[in-house]
Amino acid sequence: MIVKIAKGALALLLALGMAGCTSGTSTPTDSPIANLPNPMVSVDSADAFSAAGVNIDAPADATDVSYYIISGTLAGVQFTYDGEEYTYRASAKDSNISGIYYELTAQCIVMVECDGFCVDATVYAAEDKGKLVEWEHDGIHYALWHAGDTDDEKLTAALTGVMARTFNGVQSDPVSASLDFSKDGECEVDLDGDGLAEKVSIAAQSGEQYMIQDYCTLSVKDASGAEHTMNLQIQWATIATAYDFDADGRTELFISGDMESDDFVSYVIRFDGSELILAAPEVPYDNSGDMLIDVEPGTPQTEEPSFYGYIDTVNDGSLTVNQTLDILGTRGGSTTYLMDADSFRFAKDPSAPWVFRFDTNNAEDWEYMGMETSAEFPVRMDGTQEDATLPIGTEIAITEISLDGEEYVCRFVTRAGEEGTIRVTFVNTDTDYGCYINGVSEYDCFTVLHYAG
Ligand SMILES: [Ca+2]
Ligand SMILES: [Ca+2]
Repeated sequence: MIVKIAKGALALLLALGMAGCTSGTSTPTDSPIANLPNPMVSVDSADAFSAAGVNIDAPADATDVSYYIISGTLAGVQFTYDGEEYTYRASAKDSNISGIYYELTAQCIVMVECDGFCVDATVYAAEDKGKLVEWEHDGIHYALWHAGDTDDEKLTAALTGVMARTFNGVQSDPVSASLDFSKDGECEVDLDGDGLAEKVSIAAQSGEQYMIQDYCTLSVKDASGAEHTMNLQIQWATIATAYDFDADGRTELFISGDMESDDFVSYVIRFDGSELILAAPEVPYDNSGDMLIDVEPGTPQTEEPSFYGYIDTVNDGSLTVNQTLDILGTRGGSTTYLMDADSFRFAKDPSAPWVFRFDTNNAEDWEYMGMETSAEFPVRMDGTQEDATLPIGTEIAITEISLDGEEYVCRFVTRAGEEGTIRVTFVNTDTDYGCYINGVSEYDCFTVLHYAG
């Protein structure tokens, strides 16, 4: 995904000079753009754009629509839609076409589903006010600009409205997605909602000189140049995204990484304009077992994660989190996390299971994740109301685990394709550790259990 960063200095809006043009006339000579080498020519309709190799138009029910072409290659449309004015441009030749030179900060990606393909449009907020949406498809660049304040719903309606004139099958309910900066390690985004961009970066640090694990430093430089940092217990970031998760105008940072050898943790962080705020841990950190040890002077302090596992996707109102579960063997599964209604803390949705990727038709999946029963124990087959047993030597695979009170309910599929559940109790005391099925140790129920580490 292309992530654009701020485009630099102040600027002027080329397109806005066109508001007074009447169709069929050429560039007004009293406009400040007249001395630029690119002649802006008004045209009668969108039909004239075919010469430029683009096919754009205003939304079907737009009003005050006017058309122009710059330099024979840049097509432009001015229109009013739902009471708001927009400038819309496209070019098959150039990529930098918006004519907007305000400081821009990327806010989110809007994914618009069309017939057989998806268009990812990046929404930028301009300093002061104004929104720019840019996207590219089949080598053609598009830019939609609104100069004033507008709500996201109106902007999205205008966006899908113009896309519907170019692409077939445009869905009117696009999904807004987070801004991924894990690849570049940096982005510019307005974290605290004051209209000014913060420079966000994440960098891996060696802990060698302090005899500690490698870690990452998150740095946020605000508009005044003040830098705020936080050290995270990850060796590198597998995901680093910025997204206004709760749509309150302030952007949250979602960062996951490997603490040590496949031990993933996640951080959710906000910036309130003066300091970085870390989401409270899902499970309160227990430091009772910590030993006081002498550390090298100046050893960086690292923060405890917000929760364990890594964020796979940041959705609207929920997170898809991958976690490793040690129940009847070690498996990586995905589950759903939600933000607390009344505090800045993320926790597993108690009603969401951990779902494991398993293809019953794939022999390799059976080889690595299949288990064979070595005893008869109670199971509940789907569609039945009473416990049953599986014949000893039945091959099963666990596809899903959910919590029911203190018990883990493990969904399984047999090699023959039959499905059911096994109820498992997990014991973790000073004298005992492991899973029990109906009081019998898991090791007496299966021939082999695959536990990692
Ligand atoms: Ca800001
Ligand atoms: Ca927010």
